[in-house]
Order: sequence, then C-alpha cells, then structure tokens
Amino acid sequence: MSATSDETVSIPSLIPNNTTSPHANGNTVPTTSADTTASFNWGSYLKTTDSHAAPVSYFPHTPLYDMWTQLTPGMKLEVINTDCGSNANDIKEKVFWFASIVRVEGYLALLRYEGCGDDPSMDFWCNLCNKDVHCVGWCGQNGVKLAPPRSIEHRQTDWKTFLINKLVGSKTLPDNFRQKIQLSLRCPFKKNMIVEVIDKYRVSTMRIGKISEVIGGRLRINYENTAGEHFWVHHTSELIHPLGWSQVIGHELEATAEYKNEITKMIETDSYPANVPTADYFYKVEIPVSDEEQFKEGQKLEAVDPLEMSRICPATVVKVFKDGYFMLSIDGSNVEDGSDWFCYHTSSRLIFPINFCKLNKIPLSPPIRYHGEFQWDKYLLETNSVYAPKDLFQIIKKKTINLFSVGMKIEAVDMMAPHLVCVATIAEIADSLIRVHFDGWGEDFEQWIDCQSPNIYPIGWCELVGYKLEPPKQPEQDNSESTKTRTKKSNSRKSNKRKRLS
Ligand code: MLZ
Repeated sequence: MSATSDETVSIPSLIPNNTTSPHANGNTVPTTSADTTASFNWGSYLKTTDSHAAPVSYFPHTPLYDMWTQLTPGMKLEVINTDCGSNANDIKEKVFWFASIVRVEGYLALLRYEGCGDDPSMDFWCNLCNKDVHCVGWCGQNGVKLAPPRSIEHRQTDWKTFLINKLVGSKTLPDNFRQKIQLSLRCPFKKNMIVEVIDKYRVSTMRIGKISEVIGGRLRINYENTAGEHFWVHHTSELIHPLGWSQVIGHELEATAEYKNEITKMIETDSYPANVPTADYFYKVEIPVSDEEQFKEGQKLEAVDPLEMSRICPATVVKVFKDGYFMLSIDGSNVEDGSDWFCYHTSSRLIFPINFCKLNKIPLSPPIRYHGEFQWDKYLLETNSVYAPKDLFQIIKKKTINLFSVGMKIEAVDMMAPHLVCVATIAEIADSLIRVHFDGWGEDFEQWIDCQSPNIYPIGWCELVGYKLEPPKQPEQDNSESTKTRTKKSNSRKSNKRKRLS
C-alpha cells in the first residue's frame, strides 16, 4: 500500500528496498517528456511574463477538474530523476526520486527533489498528468529504482532516515490518479461516426460530416462530399447535432437527396446504424415548454458576433425553429442572402438581453454604417422593433459564477480557426463572459467567450491530450509576408467585410 485512504504517506512501503545510490554511468542528462515534446515551455513563459494560470477546477469539461484542488504545495510525489546518469527514455533504466510540489499552475507543477531543502536551483516544471509522475510508494510496488539526484547525493549520509522524516504523514497523489486520468479522457464519440455539423463556409447551413479524429474530447469532422475539408469542435459544442436534427427542427441542411431520404427513414423507424450517434451523445439543452418561453421573429437582443467574436452587437431573431432554436442576424450585416445567419438556442450563452453591455460597462458595437450615438430606446424606435424580454434568456435565469481573473493564462481555441489551440490570457471579465486575448496577436483577434465554454483549457491541457499548442506570436514575425496579409485581414475584421471561419 502506498498511501492511506486519506492519501497521506504511511510507513510500511515508504522506502522500498530498491532505493540505491545513483550510478554515474552516462553523460546524457535525460529530459522529462514535457521538455521533449514541446518547444514552447509554459514554465519559462509564466516566469518571463510574471503570470499565473487559471486553476484546473475552473474548467468542468476537463480531466480531473473536480479533484485538482487537492493537489497543493507540499504534496509529495515520485518523479523521474533527470540527474542520475541513466537514460530517461529507456524504461528499464528509468530512475525516480521523491519530489514536493512547490507551485501548481493549471496541469503543471513546479517540483523540487527531496533533499534540495530551500534551494530552488534544481526546481523544474512538470505536467502532473505526465506518465512519469506517481504517488509515493509507486516505485516500491513496481520495482522501479529510486535514487537521489547526483548533485545532491552528498547532502545526506542517511537518506532512509531523512526520507522517513520528510515523507511520513505528508500528502501524496491518490492511488488511482492515473486511472482517473484515463477515465476522464474517454469520449463517447468515435472515429467514423456521422453527425450534422455547421457549414464553416456558410454558417446558416448544416452539413453531414464524418468524425476523422478524436483528441481530448475535440472532434475533427470531415465534410461529406468535400474531400479534405474539415472542422474541429468540442463534442459538447452547439455546432454539432445528431442526424435528423435539421429536419426535425426546421434548419437548412445541405445534403444529397439520397442522404436526406435515408435520414427520414431512420427517424421514422427510430433505428440508427452503429456509426450514427443518437441524441443522448450530444449536449442536452433545456427545451422551452410553452410558446411564451420562445424567442419571436423580429425581437432584438445583444449577441457576440459569431464571425467576429471581439464584438458584441445588436442582433435580430430572423427565424424561429422548434424546441427553442432560432436564427439570429447581426444588425448591419451586408450579406444579403442570409448566409451569415447563425443558429442559437434559448440556452445559448453568447446572447444577452438589450443593455447587457451597458450594464457590464463593455462596448456594444453599433451596426456597421450606423450614424450617431447608439441608444437602444432610440434604435428600437428607428427600426420599429421590439426587444426580446429578459426572461427568455436561460443564461439570465441561472446565474453563473465566473471565477476567472484578468491576467490568468489559459489554452484557448481560436474560434475563427478552431483547429488552433493557442496560448492566451484573460483580458477582461464581464458577467459570465471572458475576453480572451491570444498572446502576441492584436486586439482584433480577441474573442468574447463564455466562462463555461468547452473551448478554453487549463495550461498543460494540450500536452496532456497530445494536441499541438500554438505558442505566442513572436514580434519579429511582424515584417513577414504572412503577417502583412493577416494584418490586412485583421483590419477587415473591423470593416463590414465579415470574417469567415477557417
Ligand atoms: N489564418 C488565420 C490565423 C490566425 C491565428 C490566430 N490565432 C490567435 C488568420 O490570419 O486569421
């Protein structure tokens, strides 16, 4: 037994018989897997930017969020010893040593080997979900060698007694930590499953897509009949639905007649092939029970512009579907065919009653080409329209606790290029919203995102799930050809030329 049920270290298995002195038999200093896989290093970045990360417990959709507050400074672990002369990549030769947590930032922790005392010179950052991090007692149970780092080996003559004093009664990781990580990484969606997905080139339309990859609960969906075109979404996203959803709701669906017939048959017979996930796989919304709880055509509200998420704009309900779904048009859009209308639900978290921005002291972007100071009363008169009553918005009815603070570092999906998960900072808080700034990128790239969004992650998440993290954009790239184009594009985000999902 490595730990008692309250996860403190107990005596019997504390010092395994395989605790040895290190062998100075090699010159290579092994690195942790965190160092070998990522060129961007969160640890040094937090230091140079003098910043902190948002805690894992703020992200309910991420692995171990409900137990992360238990991982605190002082907790003891067994980790790979990178100063022992062995080759860390060779499993048979791996040597471990005890370490304490000095500081926790997202999934990462600053660790200090036992025996270093107050000396921080050997401190190192490590992803706590890394496969070479274990609870105290693990090495003993698994016959893995424990040896103090060479540089501090001389500091003690009796390591056994030293360790007993240091480790007994201290907290360690729960026994089943690794299993919990594995369990929390499970996703009900599998490769080759077929779903309905928003058309990124024409957001008012849904299409059929086939899942081609699943990483950390995010799905890469390949559009049917368009070779190579894909779209990344989180599996709880509002942008994917079960086959048949468009037909039942009344949403536009771009698919062959053959597909549509097959879908109709499936709905009628209520029988779905194994690769067609049913409604219970998807994020469940609360369906309004009466007509009074539904939005009505023509009602105005405030919405984060889905194609330019740095702006919150006046918007209009242009079409009402079943079950609380409706289409919204951003006021002032010059896209005449309605191809930029976007489907929302009464439970959507990026729509707000009028004057939400004013109340929260954040800018509301008036419709493009609107002259004069924007005032809702005046605007409603000018447009001869009505506002959507407050109690239609589920987000207003259920108060959200937004725990984030300005300056916290996170990993965030660039919603305009959702295949990219980027180094980002919380730039502003407004009620349930957070303004996400992408490090190194201009203000036009910022995005208002809901604090419960499944598109934001604790730092170290990409490494944990094996997804590429986009590092901050370097200032020296400013003169490059590609940035010039982007700057142009970025300026166009403020014009009436709408940004497209890519
Ligand atoms: N091609 C895209 C990439 C921008 C990525 C920024 N991510 C924070 C563009 O220029 O819009």
